[in-house]
Amino acid sequence: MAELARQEKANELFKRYHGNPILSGADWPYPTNAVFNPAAAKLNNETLLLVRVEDMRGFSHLTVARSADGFTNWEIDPKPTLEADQSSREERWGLEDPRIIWLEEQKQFAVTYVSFSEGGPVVSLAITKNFRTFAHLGALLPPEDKDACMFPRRFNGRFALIHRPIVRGEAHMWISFSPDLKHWGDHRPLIMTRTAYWDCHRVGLACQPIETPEGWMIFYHGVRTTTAGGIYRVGMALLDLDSPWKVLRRGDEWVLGPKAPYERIGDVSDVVFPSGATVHKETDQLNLYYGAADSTVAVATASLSACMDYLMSCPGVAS
Ligand code: BMA
Repeated sequence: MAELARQEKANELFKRYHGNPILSGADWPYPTNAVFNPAAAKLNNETLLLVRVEDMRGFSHLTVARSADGFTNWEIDPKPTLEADQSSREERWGLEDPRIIWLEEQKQFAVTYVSFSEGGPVVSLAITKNFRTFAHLGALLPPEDKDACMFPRRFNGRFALIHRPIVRGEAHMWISFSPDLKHWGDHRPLIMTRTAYWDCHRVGLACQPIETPEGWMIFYHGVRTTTAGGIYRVGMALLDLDSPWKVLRRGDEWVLGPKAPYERIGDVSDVVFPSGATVHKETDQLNLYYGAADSTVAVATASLSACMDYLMSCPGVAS
């Protein structure tokens, strides 16, 4: 019975915005195939999304969209904000799936994204104050790697990065550390796929880690491969505040999965892929921004305290 009560809680956490999808290719000031998988940040009292835009060659770049309320009246940069340097081996075939965090000690944003390099997908890092000019720090770890985000502060003097390398064909989430944003090591598995569950084939970080007094609230995507393709859903976990390599809790069930028509039908069916969130502590609200079916951008909202209440009812994880 406790299991069923928790599943009901999980099912009720998120509410889709009635105006979804909030952004689609038709809104763009220049030709696109699809706009999806956005990173999110708050800047100058606005919500800023860094949206993955796929062009008509099938290559992606990143473009900023800004809105005062985070739901409507998006102002989209008239041209790509962050484009691949196609002459480089790192960014040969485009940039995908960004995540953003505010690096407090540098008073700058750290943007991690997937560069499609000659050796496969790699995680690259760029630093910016304003989303107009970027300092490029290059690829962080060897391919194949995706779904990466830094934490906003250091742990025992080291920066930390969650990412999703492919190791022996397996797709688990790892955490790595760096003293200088350049050299990364002390790699540790963090959240693994689970046999027979909805997240049995792949897992990867969704939006940026969210700091709470109880620990880092983590959203991640999990994939089950079926005869009709993969189903991308979203689950939750809680990491220790000072030792984020320790998983304290992990939900058994997903909290958001493809249900609405725009999540079920698109270039890739049955995909809900969050990559950004904004936290509004004053109203206890979390806005979770996600790519829907690799075609459009949608948003779902949740109460932060209900999310924590759900996490606290989830099984503890022995580390
Ligand atoms: C993943 C990533 C995402 C994409 C998802 C579903 O591997 O490449 O960019 O949204 O697949 O197609």
